[in-house]
Amino acid sequence: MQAVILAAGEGTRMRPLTDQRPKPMLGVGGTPLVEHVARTAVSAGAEEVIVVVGYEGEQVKRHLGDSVGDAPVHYAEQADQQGTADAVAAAQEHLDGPFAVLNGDNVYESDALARLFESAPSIACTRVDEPSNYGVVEVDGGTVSGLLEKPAEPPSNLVNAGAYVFPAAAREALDVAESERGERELTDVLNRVIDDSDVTPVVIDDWLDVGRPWELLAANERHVDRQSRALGGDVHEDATVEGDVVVEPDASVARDAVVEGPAVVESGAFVGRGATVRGPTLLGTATGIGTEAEVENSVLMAGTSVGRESVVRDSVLGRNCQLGAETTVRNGSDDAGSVSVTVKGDRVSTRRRTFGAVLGDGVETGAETTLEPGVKLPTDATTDPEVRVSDDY
Ligand code: TTP
Repeated sequence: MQAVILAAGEGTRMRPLTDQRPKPMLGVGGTPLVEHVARTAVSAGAEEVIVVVGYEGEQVKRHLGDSVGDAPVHYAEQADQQGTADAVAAAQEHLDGPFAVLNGDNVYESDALARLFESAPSIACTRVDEPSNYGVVEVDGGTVSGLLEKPAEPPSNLVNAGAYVFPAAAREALDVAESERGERELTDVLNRVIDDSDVTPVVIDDWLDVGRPWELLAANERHVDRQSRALGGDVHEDATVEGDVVVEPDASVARDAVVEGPAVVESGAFVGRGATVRGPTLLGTATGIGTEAEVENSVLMAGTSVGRESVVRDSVLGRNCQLGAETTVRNGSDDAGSVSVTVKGDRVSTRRRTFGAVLGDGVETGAETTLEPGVKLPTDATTDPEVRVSDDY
């Protein structure tokens, strides 16, 4: 089985985290999403991987190289991101049989993909409470009879999880017309395929689509939650480390610090004296938590430091940010009981009761800055000391 991984998109809903890297290069547990997808596909039985790259594609190529496990990796370029069918069409010359298509920004379980591959031709679906917001899979007699985009009266609560195995003949069906939203979509290819083939719906659980910043936090929460305690670094004898905490070699936890798992403290990271880290939290490579600072339920990408006595909760901080002393990221909810974030100009509910801030790479806050819940700061933004930031910059 060949697996095509779609990794060409611009990831606009994930900005500012995708200002300098493609979304599939964002880390879950320190490993880029696209590598998770490729490894999962190979462990589920894929013998060859074709990655479709576009936006900042060189980073994906450099990272994955020419093999994953025993499987060779090839690349196809999608110059204009005109949709998922267009992305697979870019990979067409590499395809020579039935092929799987997976999103480079989704988190799949290996056994789920193995079931998908074994049931080919197939589509992964998942059950949701409000299917009318999704692509709904219509099933008749055990096979897929149609895919309906956001139907007012959904025929089932099974929705498209964006992973498929297409029969070889689908290569001739990729040239679909533009959809209403102006993209050439794989769902239209599937609607053609079901006329000639029996496509099996394969229900998968534990699948995550990582399209927006709080979904990156959720994917990391789950990853960190699954780690077992392993203290490899330098943990001071007067520090308290409770629960499933990973302290990698070359990481250190100073005197009087408290780390409550689940948490991962990656290589070169430093938890300062008297600081508190509560899980699920990922402290990336060479991050630093200042004296008596508090970090809870957050992702800190490599090289980011949090100044002394700062408080950071429910947040995603890009690479090489520096939070000045006593920076406070507030994480309360609004009247509706959840925190909203502006995504491409619209206010979108995170459906989380608590959510903090999203910082692009290289953000620097002045001492005593306060960031209100749901605020995003763009790449390289700076704040003056003692300001309160309640809207996106
Ligand atoms: P999306 O998440 O819908 O698109 P995107 O990654 O560009 O993000 P955004 O909407 O925030 O701008 O895409 C689903 C998957 O398909 C994702 O893995 C990227 C990939 N993709 C391509 O490879 N080429 C394309 O033309 C499109 C639209 C998506």
